[in-house]
Amino acid sequence: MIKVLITRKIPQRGIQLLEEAGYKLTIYTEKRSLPQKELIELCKNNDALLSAGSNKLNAHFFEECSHLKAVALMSVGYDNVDIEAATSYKIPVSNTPDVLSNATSDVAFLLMLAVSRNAFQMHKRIERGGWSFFEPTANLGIELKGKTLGVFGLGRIGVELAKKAKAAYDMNVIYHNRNRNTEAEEILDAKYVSFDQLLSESDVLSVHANLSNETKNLFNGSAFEKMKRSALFINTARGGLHNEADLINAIQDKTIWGAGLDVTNPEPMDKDNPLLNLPNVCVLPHIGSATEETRDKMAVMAADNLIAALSNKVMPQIINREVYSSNH
Ligand code: 8YV
Repeated sequence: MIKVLITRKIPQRGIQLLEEAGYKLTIYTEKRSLPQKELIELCKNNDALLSAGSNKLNAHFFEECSHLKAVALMSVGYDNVDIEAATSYKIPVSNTPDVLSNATSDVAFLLMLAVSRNAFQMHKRIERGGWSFFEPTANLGIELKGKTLGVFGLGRIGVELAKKAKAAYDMNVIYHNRNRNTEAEEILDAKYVSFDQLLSESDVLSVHANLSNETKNLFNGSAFEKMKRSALFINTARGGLHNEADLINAIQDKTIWGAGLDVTNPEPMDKDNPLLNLPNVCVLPHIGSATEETRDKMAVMAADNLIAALSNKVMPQIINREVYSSNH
């Protein structure tokens, strides 16, 4: 009987598919993250892995678990996985793209609105009994209508956000990518700009790129310096793309207006983090894909990929397609 390890309780539809396929499932349900040593031990008793969350699957992991027949990630991002190492052991790895683009772009949109009107700090103030009298010049936010949305990484999620921003607020879209996205340029009437132009021209700068050696820490003090003083910085991708200490300084010094983060580095964020007490800042606990509908689709997609691999078929959302080529 094929044995599958699942690193977290996932939506039932995913579990059901794997059970119907006849696999024996081990589901890690403890309320703490799974240390790599334990993960390796558990994998040793299993044939395949469904990894939900950011388990570190590095070269050491694949060296120890080279027997695995497949790894299905329940996430679109795979910065936590050494794909080259997996490929060297011919282990196919899949992710869950597209199905979470709507939900994640919703969170970017939510952060844009929340930060532009300082909604979360206002809520906290009422809780403290601070709603006292009306002041026409207090509590003023910034409007999004007709402003420029700069997207760093105009891929699936960035395009969804840009569509919403255009439809709701007639925002003008500019973007910077490694490669131009000409199809999106046409749909969105988006303008490709240099990284420096993206920084200097955006009213809202939203990050949707992968975390890699090239993008790590890219949004740092010198980047914030180049942004408008009225700009909003939004990150729903990975916390490692921005430098947190520099972001705190930039908001404290009013170098930029504010920030909305669904991702931090590290995660979870400490409750005493100074960002939580700054005006015009909203931090969410990495809930981009956290809707009933999307998590269901992610679980089903991850299960379908695993079933394909374990039936000697190509995983539909394969990341390292090279594992199937004969010269590998
Ligand atoms: C997940 C994500 O919630 O897909 C991603 O890359 O960041 C989120 O959708 C997270 O990775 C846990 O699986």
